[in-house]
Amino acid sequence: MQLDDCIFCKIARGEIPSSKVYEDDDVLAFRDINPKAPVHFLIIPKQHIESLAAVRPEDAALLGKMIGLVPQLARQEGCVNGFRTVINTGRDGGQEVPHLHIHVLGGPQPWKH
Ligand code: DGP
Repeated sequence: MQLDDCIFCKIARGEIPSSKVYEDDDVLAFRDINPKAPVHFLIIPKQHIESLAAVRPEDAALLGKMIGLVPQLARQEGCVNGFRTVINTGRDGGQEVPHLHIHVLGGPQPWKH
C-alpha cells in the first residue's frame, strides 16, 4: 500500500524525480537530495511503512532484502573503506520523512585523516 501524499511514495511511483541507485519490485534506492557525505543514498521499501517502529514480523523478509542490498550498493557507489548506515525513527529519533528509509553514507572523509 502507498500513500497519495507521502513524498517517498511519490518518489517510488516516479511522480517526483530521483537519482536512482537501484530499483526492483519491492525496493528503491536513490541519492539523498541533501548529502551529508560524498556518498549518501537512501534505501526505501516501495510500500508505505512509516518507520522502523511500525515494522511487523511479516516485514522481516523485506527488511532483510533492504539490509542485504547495502554492501552491494555501497560498493557500487564508491564506498571502498566502509560506510555508515542510519535509520532515524520517529520524532525523538530525528526522522523527518515518515516513510522508512536506511541512510547509507560513505566515501572519502579527508577531515578524518
Ligand atoms: P530523515 O531525517 O532520516 O527523515 O531523512 C530524510 C532524508 O530525506 C534527508 O536526508 C533529505 C532526504 N530527502 C527529503 N526529501 C527528498 C527528496 O524529495 N528527494 C531526495 N532525493 N531526498 C529527499
